[in-house]
Amino acid sequence: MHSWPAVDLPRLPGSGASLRVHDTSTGGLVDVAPVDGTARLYVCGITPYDATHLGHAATYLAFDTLVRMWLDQGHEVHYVQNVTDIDDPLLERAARDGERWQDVAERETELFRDDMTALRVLPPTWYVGAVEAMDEIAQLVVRLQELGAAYSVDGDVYFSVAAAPHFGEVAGLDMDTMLRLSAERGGDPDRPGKKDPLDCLLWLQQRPGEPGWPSPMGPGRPGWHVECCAMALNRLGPRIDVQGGGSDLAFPHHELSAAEAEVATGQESFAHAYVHAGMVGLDGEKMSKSLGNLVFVSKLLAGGTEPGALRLALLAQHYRQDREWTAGQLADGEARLVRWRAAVERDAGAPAEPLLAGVREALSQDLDTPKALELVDEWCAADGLDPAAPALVTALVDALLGVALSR
Ligand code: 5CA
Ligand code: ZN
Repeated sequence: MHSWPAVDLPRLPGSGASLRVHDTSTGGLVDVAPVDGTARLYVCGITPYDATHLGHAATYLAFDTLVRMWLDQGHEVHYVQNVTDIDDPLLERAARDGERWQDVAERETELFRDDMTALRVLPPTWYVGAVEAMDEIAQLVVRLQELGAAYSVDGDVYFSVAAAPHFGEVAGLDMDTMLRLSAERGGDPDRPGKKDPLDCLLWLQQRPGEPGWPSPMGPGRPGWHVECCAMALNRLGPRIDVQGGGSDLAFPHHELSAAEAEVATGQESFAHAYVHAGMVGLDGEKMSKSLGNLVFVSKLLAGGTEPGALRLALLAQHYRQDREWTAGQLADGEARLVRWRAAVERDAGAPAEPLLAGVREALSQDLDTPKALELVDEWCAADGLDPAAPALVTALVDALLGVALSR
C-alpha cells in the first residue's frame, strides 16, 4: 500500500559517533552501525481499528529518531512497516459499529498517514498491509511446514517453538510470565491439542462469517507473528539491524516472529538489536484502544496544537521510559517551540558546531532526546556573534529532531 510523503532533510556538516541503542535481548547497549552501509529496520505498524494515539506517536517518533541518525551518518535506510489490516480486533470493531472491516481499516490507515505526515515522521521504504501480502505469508507457512516446524490442530496450523533453539532469548522471560503474556496478548496457551502452550498460530482455517484467503493450507488467514516475519524477510533479507516496536510487543510478538525467521532462514538471530519503546499511559493505565483512555493525535492537531510542539512534548522524555501523559507536557512543548523559534530568528548566536556535536553525541547514546533538547535550550539561552549559527541550529533541529523552526 502507499506510504506517506517524504520530507526533505537538510544535510549537516561533518558526522557524529556511531549509534548505540538498548537491545532487549542482551539488556545492554549495542552498536547498530550497519556493516554494508545499508541499515535494515522493521518497525511494527498499527492495527487500524482506531485513530493514532499519543502512545503510537511516541513509539514511531523513537524510531524516526533512529532513522534520522542513520541518515545523518550517511547510511541508506531500508525500512519496512506493516499494517495489520486483518485481525480479530478489527473484525470485532467493524461488527460493533455495523461497518465493513475493510472500510474501518482503510479509513484509520489513512488517518494514520495524515498524522505521521503532520508530525514529519519519515515514511518507511515499504508500507505493507497483511491483506496484500497474503501470498508471501502463506508461502512462509508452507516453508515452516516443510522444515518440520509446524503442525495442525483441528485444521489450524501452529508453529512449534521446540523447532527454534533460540526461542525465549529476545524477551528473556520466565515460563510463568511467558504463559501469562501469551494469554493477554493474542495467544492461546490453553488450547487443547497443542504440543507446547506457547506454540503460536501460523494459519487459521476460515471460520464461518469471517474472511479467508486461498492458500495451500486451505482458505483462512495468517497468525499475527508470521505476517511481520514474512514482510521483513522478503524485503530486508534474513538478518536485520533493528526490530522495533513498543515494549508490549517484545513478548510474544517479537519473540515469535524472530523464532519463525530463525527457523525459516537457518540464521542464529534475526535482528542485531530488539528495540522497545516504553508505554505511554493516561490516568495510571497504558493508553490503549481496548481500554479507551486515548488522546488522539488528529484531535490535538485539529484543535490547533502545532505538530512541532507535540513532537517536542513527546521527545522531552526518553523513549524507553514508561510515562504518563499530562496536558502540562504539551504546554512545555509549546513554550519550548516558541523559545527555539525566537532564538533562531536572531541575526546571530553562539557558535552552533559544538551544539551539533553535542546533539549527535546525545542521540548516539540510545537516542537521548531529553539531553538533546536541553542542549538546544542552552544554545537558545546563550548570546553570541556568529551570524551562521541560527541557520545551522534550524537545520540540525530539522534533520535530527524533525521540528521545523522556520516558517
Ligand atoms: N499491528 C500490531 C503490530 S504488528 C500492533 O501492535 N498494533 S498497535 O496499533 O496496537 O500498536 C502499534 C504500535 O504502537 C506498536 O509498536 C505498539 O507497541 C505501540 N503502542 C501501542 N500502545 C502504546 C502506548 N500506550 N504507548 C506506547 N506505544 C504504544
Ligand atoms: Zn508486528
